[in-house]
Amino acid sequence: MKEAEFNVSVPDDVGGLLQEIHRRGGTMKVKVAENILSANDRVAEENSRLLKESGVYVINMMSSPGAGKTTLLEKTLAALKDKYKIGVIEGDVATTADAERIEKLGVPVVQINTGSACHLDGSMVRGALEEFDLGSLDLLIVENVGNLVCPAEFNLGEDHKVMLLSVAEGDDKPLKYPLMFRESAALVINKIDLIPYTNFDMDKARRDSLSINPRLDVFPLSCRTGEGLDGWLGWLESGINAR
Ligand SMILES: Nc1nc2c(ncn2[C@@H]2O[C@H](COP(=O)(O)OP(=O)(O)OP(=O)(O)O)[C@@H](O)[C@H]2O)c(=O)[nH]1
Ligand SMILES: [Mg+2]
Repeated sequence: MKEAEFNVSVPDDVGGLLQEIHRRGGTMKVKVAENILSANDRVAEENSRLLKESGVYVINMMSSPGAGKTTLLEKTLAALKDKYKIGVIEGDVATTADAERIEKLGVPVVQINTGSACHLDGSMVRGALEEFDLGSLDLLIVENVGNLVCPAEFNLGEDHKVMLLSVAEGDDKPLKYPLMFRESAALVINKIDLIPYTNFDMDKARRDSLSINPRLDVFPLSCRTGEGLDGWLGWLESGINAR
């Protein structure tokens, strides 16, 4: 965590936990954490303004490591890249492996390596945006770092957050990790081809997700077989066309 450069006080109504942190002298850490988030929101708003002026529709794709973000990107690009001008930002702790997968499809891609950070933030994306001719793009897809918690806390300036849950992760994840489900506009439930080998209960996953966020659009699909991909592609195209 960075040193305190800001000075915003913790609200009085933060409850017993923060009072206890305060009593133990941990107040500054809480203040700094709050300020990192609000400083990020300011950069995200600038990104959002720039992207809206450029007329590009932007989604921020999030999930646990390995849920299938890059594979869904590959399928999505294969289906839409001749119809729309698309750019991709890849976020990973290390390597350019995912960017290399996207590059093979002839789509402009920028890789961000976060080093130790478990999420992308507004400033990282701001730097990557400078590498694109934004005015020529219809759609920009940001693949966030694989992590089911932190990416949902950081706005990037996107129009919509989209999350993936793969059936191998278990149907208990919506209730255990509610923030990402709450923040997202669409939920892709990937790897449905593996359902026969798991105890994943689709009805429960859908019900619990919607209990957290009734506005979620839910798309069960398999990147492997292609089943269900059309619903997802239709949702994405309506976002592009609305912009
Ligand atoms: N059976 C099955 N496997 C899939 C499906 N989609 C992706 N996979 C596999 O899941 C593994 C991880 O996929 P990726 O697309 O690399 O996952 P990711 O979310 O981008 O992973 P990180 O970038 O590391 O967070 C790969 O071996 C994919 O082939 C699917 O629908 N069914
Ligand atoms: Mg990936």
